[in-house]
Amino acid sequence: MATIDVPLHSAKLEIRKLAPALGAVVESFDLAQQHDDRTIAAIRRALDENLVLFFEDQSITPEQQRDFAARFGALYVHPLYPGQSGLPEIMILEYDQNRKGHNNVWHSDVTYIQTPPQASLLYAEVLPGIGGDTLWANTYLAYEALSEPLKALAGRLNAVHDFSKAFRPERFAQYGIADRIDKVYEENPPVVHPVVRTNPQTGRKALFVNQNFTSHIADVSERESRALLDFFLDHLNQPEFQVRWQWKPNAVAFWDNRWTQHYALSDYFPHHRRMRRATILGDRPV
Ligand SMILES: O=C(O)CCC(=O)C(=O)O
Ligand SMILES: [Fe+2]
Repeated sequence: MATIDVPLHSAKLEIRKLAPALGAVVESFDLAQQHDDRTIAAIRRALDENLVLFFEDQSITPEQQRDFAARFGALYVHPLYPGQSGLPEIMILEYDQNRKGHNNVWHSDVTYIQTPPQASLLYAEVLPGIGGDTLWANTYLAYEALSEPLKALAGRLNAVHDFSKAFRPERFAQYGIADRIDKVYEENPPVVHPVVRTNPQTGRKALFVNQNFTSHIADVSERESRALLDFFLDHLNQPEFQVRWQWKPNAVAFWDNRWTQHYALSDYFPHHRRMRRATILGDRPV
């Protein structure tokens, strides 16, 4: 009997949606396996459709996490956060009684570079007994909820994204990087991105400013910039655009970093929470 339908079968995913806005669990999937190109393409499609995918019961090593993420593109090495020893592409986010979680600001990752990440893959190693959920928001929906005149205005604006807005030296004092901090600032000057970002494949548009890195709107007065940016950030922050994920140990979140923002609750201090992230570089926003 012929058994040539294996590649077809392997590209089928079992998806359970979590919220109308975005987010889905991929069931019975093992990230540690070697996956064929069709399966990787199916994950890519599921991510395009759901914007954040969750995988439970994974227990993957840092190497397996890096290898899976690298199937989607080149990986970013963060200049400030510590990396897994010997594996700089795996960034560690660890909080405990000595350091309170500080990712409780709506953002997409690394928008302070010309080609911000297309996606991030986050693995939960250690979690507090309660708390430490993460929220994601669909930024296509945020754009689409604007009135036509506001869409038109937003579409004409550019914004400055600035590494030094979010990353103050105090925040990284404990990471022992004092000797190279000046060089890191020099290597990460502010960049300009459009306020409305367009998906080149589909033409769909999304709001692309965030509270963490967007310092101001370009080519307008300071007063105008403040009012416009406050409006866009407040507009983005509506529960209808969101999904909230309650972590379990060994779970993974894989999010599209172009059409979403996220917020990691910092409600578990002084308990321990340790996550590992692989960050996949993307294209220049248009
Ligand atoms: O720890 C989390 O849940 C998310 C933190 C974060 O902002 C990130 O990993 O990019
Ligand atoms: Fe983040």
